[in-house]
Amino acid sequence: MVSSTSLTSVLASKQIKEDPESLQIWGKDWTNGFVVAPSAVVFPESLDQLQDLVAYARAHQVKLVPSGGRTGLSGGAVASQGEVVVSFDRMNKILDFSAKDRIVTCQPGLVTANLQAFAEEQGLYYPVDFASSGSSQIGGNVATNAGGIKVIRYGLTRDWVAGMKVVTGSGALLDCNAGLIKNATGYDFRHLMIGSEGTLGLIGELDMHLAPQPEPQIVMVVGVPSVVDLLDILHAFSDKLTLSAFEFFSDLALQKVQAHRKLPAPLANRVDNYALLEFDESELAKAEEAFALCMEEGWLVDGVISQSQAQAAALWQLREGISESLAPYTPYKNDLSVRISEVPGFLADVDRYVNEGYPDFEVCWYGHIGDGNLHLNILRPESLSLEEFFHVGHTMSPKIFELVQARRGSISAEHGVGLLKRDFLGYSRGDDEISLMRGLKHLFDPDQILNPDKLLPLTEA
Ligand code: S2G
Ligand code: ZN
Repeated sequence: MVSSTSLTSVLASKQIKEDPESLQIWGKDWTNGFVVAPSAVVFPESLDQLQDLVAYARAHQVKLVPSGGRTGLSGGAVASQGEVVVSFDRMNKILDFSAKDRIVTCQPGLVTANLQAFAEEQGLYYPVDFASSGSSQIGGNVATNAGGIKVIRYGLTRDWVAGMKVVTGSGALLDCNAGLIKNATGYDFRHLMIGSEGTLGLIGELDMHLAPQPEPQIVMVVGVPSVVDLLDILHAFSDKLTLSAFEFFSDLALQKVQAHRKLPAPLANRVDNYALLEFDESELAKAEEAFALCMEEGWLVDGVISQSQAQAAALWQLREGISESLAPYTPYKNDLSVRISEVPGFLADVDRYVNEGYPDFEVCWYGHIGDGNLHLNILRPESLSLEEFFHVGHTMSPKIFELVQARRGSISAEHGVGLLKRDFLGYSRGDDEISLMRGLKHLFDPDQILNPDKLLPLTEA
């Protein structure tokens, strides 16, 4: 347990919270089912203070849990064993902007939506977007290599990190890449830190690339009777035009969003599944050609095209509102990915397993089908308590992960490993890889102070 008096050797008392309410607020993220028990929350304001904190933690064997927007879904920012939470809420500034380089230098606590707004003000665009962008922080997005709804066109967070200053668990301050486009000088530690979930270093500053502003977008929602045809629809459109997004959701997901947000159905009749497509308005004619082709093939049965930006936003609500609309059902979540070609078969495998084994469970499918990324949400039946339900979920996961493994997929496409998927890492990473990951953990965090027990399976007792 850490006393705030000793923490005041590195931070001002106004940068330290220990009251029970603060511990509960900052000691967790959006993941259910884990104990929340930090010993303190600290709010550093500079790179120097991050280095002082790491030195302090090493000297006093204090564990640190980095915490950004606390929107994580794998328990990556949960402090459950007396750790000190390191919140980046007060390191949230834009430090510099270079129009010529199209690079924003910012602190990790900058809210994603604020980076997007700043880019827009400069006539540019930060293209990584997801439902939680109003709360998530860019440092957390980098630590989990966040994906979201535009990956099909703009890639992942990893693709937009031009430079990074990071304090490793050994206290070294690494200045990675300095915003260079080309830099062939050995191992790129930037890319090791991206997706490391705060287990190797505390990100203190980021150079983020920005994209040119896209032209106005059009959104199309189509009714898809059979998920087997989703890939044909994807290729029918992507062969003709550049898609900014290709999302999918089941009718059950749509019904939950309509009920939760009081929204009208997008089509005249209900269909088992829907795809949401987004593209440049200048490619509308090509999209209409692709739509006609898909109709002739019977791959889709109906569709609606946005006539205004307001209607485009309303159609996006049907997809982006799913996570929030399912929250009251405390779903057991799986965030899975397989190669795009494997998606229909994989969907059928998992559906068969759940329907045969758990016929009374409601299964909600949705996700970024254009990236091979599916979000499987199993809704908690009223007959089960949260604890009973999560226990069942944890017993289901190995079978689901066997199906993922059989198709060389990933047990965590974009939400990270954290605590939730830690013990299942071997379904997607080989033994040699995991032992090398352990070696890197010891190299970058020799005293094991950073985000303990996250990401890597606990070593055999
Ligand atoms: C999505 C959001 C988190 C969730 O909607 O694409 O990544 O609830 C998700 O699965
Ligand atoms: Zn997602």
